[in-house]
Amino acid sequence: MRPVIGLILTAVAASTAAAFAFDSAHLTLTKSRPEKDSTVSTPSEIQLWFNQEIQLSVSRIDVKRGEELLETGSVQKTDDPKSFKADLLEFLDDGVYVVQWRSAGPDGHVIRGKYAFTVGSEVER
Ligand SMILES: [Cu+2]
Repeated sequence: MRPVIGLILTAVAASTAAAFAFDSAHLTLTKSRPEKDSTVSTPSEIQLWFNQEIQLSVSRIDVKRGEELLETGSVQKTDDPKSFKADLLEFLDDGVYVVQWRSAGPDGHVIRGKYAFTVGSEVER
């Protein structure tokens, strides 16, 4: 192999490794309410917690039932700088709901994720 190509491959491998290392430091969802895969009585808000301080300006919460997008209030800060929330402006009938979120940590990289929860009227409060 010619030395120049060897050098380039080494550089590519090194930057890929660095990117992976950096990825692990990205914003990660650590907790949510309602919790992922839980069954709850109809919630009045969605709150998300992360491993880093979040940037509210790029944060978003969408709640869907099938293709239907539910009406939510705008995202709000909470007492915890690693958390944000949005009010649910509709009553959630029994069913499966998907929370799609978007946010960024201090490095500004926008991260997206989603999870599901179920609303069931037979859940005890
Ligand atoms: Cu990042």
